[in-house]
Amino acid sequence: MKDYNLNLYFITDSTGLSEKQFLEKVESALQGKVSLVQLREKEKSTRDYIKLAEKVHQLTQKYKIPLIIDDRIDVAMAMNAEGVHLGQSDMPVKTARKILGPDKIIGATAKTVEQAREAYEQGADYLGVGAIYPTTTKVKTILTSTETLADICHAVPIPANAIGGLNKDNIDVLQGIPIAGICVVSAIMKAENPKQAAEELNRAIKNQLGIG
Ligand code: TZP
Ligand code: MG
Repeated sequence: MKDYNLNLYFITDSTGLSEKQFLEKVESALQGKVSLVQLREKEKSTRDYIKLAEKVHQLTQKYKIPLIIDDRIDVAMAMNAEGVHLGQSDMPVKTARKILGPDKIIGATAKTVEQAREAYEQGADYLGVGAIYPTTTKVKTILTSTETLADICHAVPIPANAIGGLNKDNIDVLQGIPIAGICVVSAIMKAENPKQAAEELNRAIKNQLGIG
């Protein structure tokens, strides 16, 4: 049984940090009760990605939180992560599902209702939809309106998370849209105190969005 919670989906960014600083930030976020962690590395060699993923996995296992690997199904399989997140130019969800089987979590990026339907039909468990706001995180993305986000939520039976430029002070635009949660990078990664940032985000998600 896949048992996970998408409320506060934390995506990592190790840019500019030593490995020690990075792992400390990830552990602090886990202490603040992020509900899921995605390891997102764009520059690392396959070997270094696996090595870091194993270290992050030790932490997420300690806090009993699933670890999702961004883009790379090979890395996820090598260190037995709980799942992968696939963008529109990564391996198709259908192929990944065939390889990983029914028990791994597969997330997909969707910016349109059509992409959302396709990901659902191919076996995705959840969707990441955005960017809702412009983001300072290094990513190739376009803005997705809250109307499209709402349309996606209503078009498919799998949960969808909002992503992109979200923080505790601007998630009110998501009110009334039946999302499962939010995905954040900088709101936690760039915080002085990730534990406190995660706690504040959890409060905002509960109070403003009624989730959790
Ligand atoms: N996909 C769409 S926006 C984004 C990704 C990976 C980055 C979100 O980062 P932040 O710092 O929470 O805006
Ligand atoms: Mg990706």
